[in-house]
Amino acid sequence: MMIGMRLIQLTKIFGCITFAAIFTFSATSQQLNTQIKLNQIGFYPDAPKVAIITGDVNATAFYVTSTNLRDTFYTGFLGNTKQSQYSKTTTRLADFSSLKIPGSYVLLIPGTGHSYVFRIAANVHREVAIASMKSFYFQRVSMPLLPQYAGKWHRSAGHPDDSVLIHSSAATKQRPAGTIVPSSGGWYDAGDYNKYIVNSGITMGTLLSLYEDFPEYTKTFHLKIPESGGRIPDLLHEVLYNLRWMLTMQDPYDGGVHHKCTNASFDGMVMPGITKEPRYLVQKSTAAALDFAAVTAQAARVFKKFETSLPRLADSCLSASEKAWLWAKANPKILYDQDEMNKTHKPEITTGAYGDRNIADEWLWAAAELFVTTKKQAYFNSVQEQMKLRFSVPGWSNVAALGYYSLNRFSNSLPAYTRTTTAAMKDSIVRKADELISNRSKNAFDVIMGQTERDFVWGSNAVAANQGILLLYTYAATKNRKYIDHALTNLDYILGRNATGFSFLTGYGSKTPMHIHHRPSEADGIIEPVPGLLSGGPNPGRQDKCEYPETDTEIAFVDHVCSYASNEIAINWNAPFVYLATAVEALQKK
Ligand code: 9MR
Repeated sequence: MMIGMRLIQLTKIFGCITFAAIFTFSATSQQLNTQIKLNQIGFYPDAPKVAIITGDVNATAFYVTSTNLRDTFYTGFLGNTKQSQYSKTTTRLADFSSLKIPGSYVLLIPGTGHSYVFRIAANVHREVAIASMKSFYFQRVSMPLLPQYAGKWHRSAGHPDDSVLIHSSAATKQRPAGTIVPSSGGWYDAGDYNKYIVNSGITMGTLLSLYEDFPEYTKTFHLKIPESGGRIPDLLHEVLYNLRWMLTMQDPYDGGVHHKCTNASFDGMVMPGITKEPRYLVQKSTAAALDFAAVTAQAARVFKKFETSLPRLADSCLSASEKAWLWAKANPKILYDQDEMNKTHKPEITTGAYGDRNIADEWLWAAAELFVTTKKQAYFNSVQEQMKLRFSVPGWSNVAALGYYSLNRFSNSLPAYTRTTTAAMKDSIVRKADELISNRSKNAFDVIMGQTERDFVWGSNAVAANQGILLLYTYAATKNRKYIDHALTNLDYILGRNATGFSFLTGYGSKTPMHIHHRPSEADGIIEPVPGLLSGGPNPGRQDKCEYPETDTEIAFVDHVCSYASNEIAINWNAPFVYLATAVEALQKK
């Protein structure tokens, strides 16, 4: 402790950044202390850098030192104690933003201990961005994951889905119940082995938008997947794998889209393909048709640029999209209500429902994507019909924002009659971002995440990521870099600056989930979970009824395979993480 005191005096003389040698510290100081919560991956040299110390600490100063604790690079003072709104946790803030020298460091509090090692580096999130994108490959259905691509997580093909059954809820004259159709490929939705169109919708929209927003930067990502190489970027190869499956979900006779391809009930915690239960295409729904229409319309314009490598794909996508739209127009109110369906159809289906009850936002999104791709005014009129919707951060059942983002991305090349509407949309995006920012100072972790209790839903980490994306769209609209810095606070949140102290992306960070609710990770006999997957995060709803060590809102999380409500993974959670991490990387270069 004495030496700590001397150091404070020394550093005061030299100002904030010092290179003073720390000779020895007390035994406690040498220890890791998990009260220090920070982004366990690290920080950009020119961006803000904050750590949060939770609970009691008997100190006023902190140091950022070399990893062997010998050299001090920064000295600062801890902020005042704050009470978190979402748990009993108290916090103190340590800001070391002005330390800009690249390197590996720890944050040290004499008498308390030090943090995990973190880096300051120009491309500090590139690795997590690539890993989270690669995780979609690990979710692939119907093909073996070979060791040269999957490393130690290689596995056999899983569900072939080449002969799935039309469920009685989806029977038509042309395809009666029991008709065998192919529906291979795609990604497993989450920790379970089913494939759901609605959730594929927002996932694909987010990844295609990432490509459209950062085409040059995303091309530099090499995922080491079987298709790598050639003109098509790996991100799009991965998207294609799910797109081709989505196309099989459309009924060729009427253009409607089946809500999901599923087992009757969830498989056990086994490797994919071990069980041989029948798989079904269940009833069509308006939400599925519209999400499908949105994705295929966006895919049509993205893949048009790769016509030589993928002849006719773009045209097929657009035609599929318009057919799905027409089906939705003719069947505007077919909601997916699984309980109702199970009263009249067998076998009973008990897998995930994704039963959205309000589909005004799906109409807006589909119309927006179809309009951007085709420029047909009728689609624009449909967008305008839904403009009374309140703009909000997107989620699987709330996709209007994706339409706003796409219209804004192309606003300058759209016909003049769209200007008033796209300007109003831009205004909504900026106003929402400013509202998020205005609540940040109340937050004990000084992050955007945690606007209200309602942010901590099932899959709360995706709320954080989607808020971050909204802030990045606001940067694109305003060119004010403060929005990037605010977005970064949520990346920090997900990667460790949160009350649980977890870096929620598997395999990345020092304290990261080891027991995600993910069947392959549980069944493969490998200690480490499949890497690059985003755990759902705190969820006080605790619908899984597992034992949670803590139940307060922001710490209602348990790293146990039982916990599908807080520790599952899902494609619609990974996708916004991929967007956020990749986009902040791309934007650091500008
Ligand atoms: O993410 C979904 C969440 O918003 C719902 O509240 C929950 C219960 O219906 O379902 C979640 O989605 C799960 C899906 O139904 C099945 N695959 C796993 C998904 C993530 O847990």
